[in-house]
Amino acid sequence: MPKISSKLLRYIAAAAILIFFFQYTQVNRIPGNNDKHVEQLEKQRPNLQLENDVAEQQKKISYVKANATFISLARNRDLYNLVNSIRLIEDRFNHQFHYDWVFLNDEDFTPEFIEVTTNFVSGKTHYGKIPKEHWSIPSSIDLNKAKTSWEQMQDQGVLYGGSESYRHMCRYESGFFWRHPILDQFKYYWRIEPDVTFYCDIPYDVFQFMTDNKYAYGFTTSLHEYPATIKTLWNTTREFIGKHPEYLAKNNMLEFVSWDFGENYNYCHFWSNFEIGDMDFWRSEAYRKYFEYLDNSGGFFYERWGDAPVHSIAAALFLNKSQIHHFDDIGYKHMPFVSCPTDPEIHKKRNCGCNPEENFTWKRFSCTSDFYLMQEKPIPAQSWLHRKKVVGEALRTGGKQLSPEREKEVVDQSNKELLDYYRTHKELPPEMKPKLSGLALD
Ligand SMILES: Nc1nc2c(ncn2[C@@H]2O[C@H](COP(=O)(O)OP(=O)(O)O)[C@@H](O)[C@H]2O)c(=O)[nH]1
Ligand SMILES: [Mg+2]
Repeated sequence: MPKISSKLLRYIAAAAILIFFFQYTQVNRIPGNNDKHVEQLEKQRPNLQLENDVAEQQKKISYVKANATFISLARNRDLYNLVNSIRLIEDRFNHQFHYDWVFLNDEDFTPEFIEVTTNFVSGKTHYGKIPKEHWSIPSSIDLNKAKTSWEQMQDQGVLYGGSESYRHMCRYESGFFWRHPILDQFKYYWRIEPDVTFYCDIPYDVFQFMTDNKYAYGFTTSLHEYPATIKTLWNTTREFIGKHPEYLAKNNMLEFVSWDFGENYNYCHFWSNFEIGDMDFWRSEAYRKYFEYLDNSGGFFYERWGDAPVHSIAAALFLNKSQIHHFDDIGYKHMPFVSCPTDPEIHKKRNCGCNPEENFTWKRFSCTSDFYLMQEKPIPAQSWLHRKKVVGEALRTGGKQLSPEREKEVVDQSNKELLDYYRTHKELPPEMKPKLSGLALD
């Protein structure tokens, strides 16, 4: 017994030592190695960070931006109104892409203008002075005749009717901005004016989107022009087309600007205070010759031709309709019209801050429903064309609101009828060609 127990005791003692030793090494090994590992990681951290930065940088470098710039024509006194617009477009879009910005002025920009705008733009800024010959009355213009007309237009209460500088601005935006040497290096542009509002996030590169889809002209808002400002613009355009029918695009959008196969202008135009476009279109022979023809006729000074109808007529006639795009996802306001995304999904996802009820896009005085029909795209339910049918049926059936299902049926049917008519007759249905005098700003 004592022999066994002493042997057992030796075993127990040996086992205890072994267990202790094992425990000791285990306890010390795991945390020790962990600590070392953590230490190593700690040491590596700056490197890891660096690697992340490098990966991030490479991502940025390998992202190929489009060949594009923002453009603002502005006076020095427009500075802080323009800064409002810059801040919004930077916050909603450009902080992700850092596109350049070109500022143009008929006078020298002040150091303050340059310093403040440079501070707000996340891309490079460029400042250009407009050459005198692009901002002066050509010698061929009869000044007395022009001034008499300005006085008359002023007396008639035509907007900017008496202003010489507004006329220079319209002529410059029509025929010269894209000739400024600073712009030689760029293809696409986005025009931004003072005091405009951008309501929604724009999480994608719109310039790449223009390139990928081969769009030459993009707009948010369309409407009818004041007839008093462009009395002879359409006839001058007709003369030009008579001389140069070769410039008409095969699949053009004449129906967008004329309801009677080119006899008369319907005053529809894209509102050019917002434009995303391809300057190569303005640089094309067709547009240069068109502008030259218009300019020689004197209408920029004898009347008050706006760059919006000039650009729009050219886009409708010299581009194929597939090259023009409506940005329904860009919430935008230039007084007094709001363009607010129609699709509730987009409104929510893009954090749009505009009131959809204020959306001008589908109202009657807008021409965007016409544009959708010509593009053979379904016109959204909010369009005045569908609303009057929905409300009409509701009134006929006891004045109660239609169920969402029935409303959808009415809208689908309305779209089908409009499209059938357009495809069969190659013109807009009569309900979309109201007499201009009957149009109300609703
Ligand atoms: N440099 C310069 N820019 C001008 C002049 N008049 C207007 N602009 C700019 O041209 C654009 C259109 O002018 P704006 O006053 O907004 O006209 P509206 O939008 O038609 O009422 C804006 O970007 C203005 O800053 C001018 O005389 N000189
Ligand atoms: Mg403006």
